[in-house]
Amino acid sequence: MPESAAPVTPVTFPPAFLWGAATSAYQIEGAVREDGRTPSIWDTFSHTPGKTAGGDTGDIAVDHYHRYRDDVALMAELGLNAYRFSVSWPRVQPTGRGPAVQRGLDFYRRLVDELLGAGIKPAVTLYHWDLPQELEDAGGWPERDTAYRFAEYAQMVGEALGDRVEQWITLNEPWCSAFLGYASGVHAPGRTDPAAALRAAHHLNLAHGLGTVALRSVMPARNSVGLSLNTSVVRPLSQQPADLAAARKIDDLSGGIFHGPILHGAYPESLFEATAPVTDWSYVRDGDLAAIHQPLDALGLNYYTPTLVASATGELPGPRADGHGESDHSPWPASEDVAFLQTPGERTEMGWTVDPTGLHDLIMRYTREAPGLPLYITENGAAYDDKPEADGSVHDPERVAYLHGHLSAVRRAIADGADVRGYYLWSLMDNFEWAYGYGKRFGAVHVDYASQERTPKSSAHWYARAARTGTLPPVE
Ligand code: IFM
Repeated sequence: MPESAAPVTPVTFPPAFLWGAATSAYQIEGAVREDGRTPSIWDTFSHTPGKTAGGDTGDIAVDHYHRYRDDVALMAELGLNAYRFSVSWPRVQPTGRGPAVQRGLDFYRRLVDELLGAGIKPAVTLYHWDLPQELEDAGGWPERDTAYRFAEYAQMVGEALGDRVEQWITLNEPWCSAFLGYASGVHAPGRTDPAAALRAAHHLNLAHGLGTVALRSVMPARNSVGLSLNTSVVRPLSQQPADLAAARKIDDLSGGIFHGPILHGAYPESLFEATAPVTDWSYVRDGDLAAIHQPLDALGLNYYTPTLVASATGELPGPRADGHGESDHSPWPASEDVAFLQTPGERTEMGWTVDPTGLHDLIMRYTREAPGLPLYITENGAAYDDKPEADGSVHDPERVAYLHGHLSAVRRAIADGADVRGYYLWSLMDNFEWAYGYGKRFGAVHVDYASQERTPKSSAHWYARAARTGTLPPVE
């Protein structure tokens, strides 16, 4: 039996493993007009009719800005030893230029102090999609200057929090920022221009590189800097050359386009060929690849479901499903020849197939891609239609099974030689799920949006036992 298929029982993790949960600023904070914060692209987008389900916005979200002390206390009660959150750029540097707003930074100082006081290790993400609107008005991520603005912002936050936060993530899922934001338009700022999306991807890479240098210039050397990628785990429908070529293209457009320059200092040649109908990449200037190719201390991997593709020219089985929202515009530039198929199996409320083997494959892929680099699962989780019982309790056995399956896959990868140091469940609590609004619940903690009452679901209790013992409890 290959080692990866062998059960590891009991499913016990290394003693220093981080048991965390993740959130992001716009999805939980609310308080969008307080203490000097100005609109981000998500404020503008969510307030534009028709862009989010039910017209939902992050104006109030789950009011974490005012309830952060209770939320940290809840995490401590659940026995979490790590928490990944993001800083809202327009809260600390409202127009994306100029001096920092101390009131904004003070919020994050207080949050970090509260976490440290509770024995919870903070991990800061600098950019989880909330670009200051003024920077979008000046051209947004397709514009090179945005990368320089990001480095300035990174330095400010590094100066403010670098003494007390060790783990830093420059960007969360730059694929979403570039391709959902600028190609399919289902995310802010809602543009539908594939060439702009590819330019955005390059400038996000540049922002990561410049931001990494800026952070390191002001922080203690012990701190760890990395980023979180959501490279698709691409599976071809068959081993026929056309299906393999389709898989290669989507792998380049979701993975190689980021990890190529970041880990290896070069974009894949096959990416240039595939995107030639859309862009000539002339915005990649001399020196950019070296600027992007900074040594990393860690890499974050976000995983939800695999992606099944085939050549669009043949006869295809089953329904099409690319899992990235409703739009007449594809997020995948120059990929009209690729068909996205529904992966067989049980699905979550997002329509995403549950397949923990994809997480194992992803971890092993990056173990090969970046030997020796510590890995973190910086997001993994599932949305289900969780409803409180008459007594107020919330039972989510599907999420317990999802977590058990995926954490077991992480453990198998560790047994197979991967250096995975921690896992951040997405998400700590129900929140604003972007274009889906509040309709999709990813939380281990249920939030009643009318009263803002928090109720740990059975998955939170299950995860708490795992965090306390370092061993996965059985799935009942
Ligand atoms: O809610 C998002 C998160 O903001 C980024 N990664 C995927 C999650 C679920 O869609």
